[in-house]
Amino acid sequence: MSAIVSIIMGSRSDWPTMSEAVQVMDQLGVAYETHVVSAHRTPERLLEFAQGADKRGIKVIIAGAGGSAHLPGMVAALTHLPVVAVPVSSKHLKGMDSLMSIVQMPRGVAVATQAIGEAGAYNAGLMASQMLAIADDKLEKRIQQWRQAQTDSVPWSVTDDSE
Ligand code: RP5
Repeated sequence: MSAIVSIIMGSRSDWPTMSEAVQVMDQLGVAYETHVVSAHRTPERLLEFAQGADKRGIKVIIAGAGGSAHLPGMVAALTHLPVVAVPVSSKHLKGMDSLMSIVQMPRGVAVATQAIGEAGAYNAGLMASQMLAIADDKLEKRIQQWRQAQTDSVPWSVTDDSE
C-alpha cells in the first residue's frame, strides 16, 4: 500500500510523541510514511516535501513540532493538502509555546490543531483517517466499528471489571 498520509516532525526527538499517530492508523488500515522535516534546520527539505506531497499521492499531512513550531503552518502555506498539526511538549514551556504558535494561523491558511502531546498526536491520526473516510466507504465502516469497540470498552463500574 502506498502512503496517503505523511507524518512529518521537526526533529527525531518528536518521534516518541508522533509515534502515537501511527497507532490508530495501523488499527484502521491507513497507509502512512514518516519523515523528519525541520522548518529551521532543513528549510529546503521543507520546500521540496510540501511542493511534492500532492504529486506523490499524499492526501493528508500530519505535522508535529515543538517550541516555535513553524513546521505545520509553513507546510500549509506551501500546499493545498489539509494539514493536521500536533503541538509537541517543550522543555521549558510544556508545549504552551508550540500550541500558541501553531494555532494562531493567519486568515486564509488553515491548520487543524490538536491537543498538546501524545493525545494530540493520536487524535491527529484519527482525524486524518476520518478525513480520508469521506471518500472511502470501507474506511468509514472500519472507523464506525473502531468507535463502537472503544465505546464498548468503557466499564460501567469502577470497582468490578467483569460488569
Ligand atoms: C523543534 O524543536 C522540534 O520540533 C522539537 O520539538 C524541538 C527540539 O528539537 P531538538 O533540539 O530536540 O532537535 O524544532
